[in-house]
Amino acid sequence: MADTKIYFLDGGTLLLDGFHIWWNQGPGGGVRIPSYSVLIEHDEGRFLIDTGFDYDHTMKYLAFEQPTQTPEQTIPGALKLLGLEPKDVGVVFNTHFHFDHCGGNKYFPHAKKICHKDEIPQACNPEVFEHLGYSDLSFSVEAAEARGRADELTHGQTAANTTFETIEGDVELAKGVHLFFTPGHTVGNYAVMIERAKDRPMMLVLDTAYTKRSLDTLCQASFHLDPAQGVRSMMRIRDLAEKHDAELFFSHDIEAFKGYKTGPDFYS
Ligand code: 5PN
Ligand code: ZN
Ligand code: ZN
Repeated sequence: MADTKIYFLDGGTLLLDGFHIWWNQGPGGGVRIPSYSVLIEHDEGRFLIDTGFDYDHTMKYLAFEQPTQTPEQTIPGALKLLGLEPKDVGVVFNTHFHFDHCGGNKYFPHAKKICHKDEIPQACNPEVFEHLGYSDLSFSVEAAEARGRADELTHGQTAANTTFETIEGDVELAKGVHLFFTPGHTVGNYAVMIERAKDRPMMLVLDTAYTKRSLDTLCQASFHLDPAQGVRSMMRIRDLAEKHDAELFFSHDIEAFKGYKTGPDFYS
C-alpha cells in the first residue's frame, strides 16, 4: 500500500470583481483569483479533480477576466512538471461544469469521466444567469450540441469519448477519497475530502466557498443557482471539516493558494 499523494496543478489566474467573489459583501474592485486542478495518486489509480480553464475559450467569452496562463499552467504543461501526460490519468471527476473547472477535459478522451447526474442536463439548458458560467461546452458533445455550439469541438470529441458516469449524493470515489454533495453554487456541485496516511484529511472546499473568508462568513460567490442551498452546503462543509479535523483548501483564494504546494511538490 503506497501512501496517497496529492498534487495541486496550478492553472493560472482570472480577474474578478470583489462583489462577485463575496456576494453582497465586497469590497468591490479587481481581485486576481487562482484556478487549479488536483491530481490524486492513489493505489486505485490516478484521479484528476477538475481540469481548470482553457485560455482561448476564456479570451473568447470572458476576456474581461483577463486570464493569465503560462504553458506550464495548461493541463498538459502542469502534468509534464510531474513527468506525466494526460493519458496517465485514469479518472476525471468534475465537481461541476463552470468553465474554470472543465476547460481541460478535452485532453482526456480515454479517461473514465464522472459527474453529478444533474450537471450535464443543467449545462445543456442552464438558467439565463448561468450561461456565462456554463460557457465552455468542450467537455461534452451532448452539451455542445444542445447549445448549438458543436463547432467548438476541435479535439476529436465524440459522444462516446465524452460520456460521463453519473453519481448522486455523497460517494467514496476511491478508498479515503470522499465526494461531498454541496449543491447551491450549481445544481450538482461537490467538495472533496482526501484522507492521508500520516496527516489530517484535506478538505478541498472547491467552489462551495471561494475563499477562507467566504467560509468563515458564509458568504458565497455571486455565481450560484440557489444561494440559500449554498449557505447550507457551506455549513455542512464546516461541520464535516470539524468532525474529521480536516485541513481546509479553498478554490479561488489567492492568499491561501500562495501557501499551497504546487508543481512536483505534493501532499501525502
Ligand atoms: C471565474 C468565474 N467567472 C464567471 C463565472 C460565472 O458566470 O459563473 C461561474 C463563474 C466563474 O467561476
Ligand atoms: Zn463554479
Ligand atoms: Zn470556480
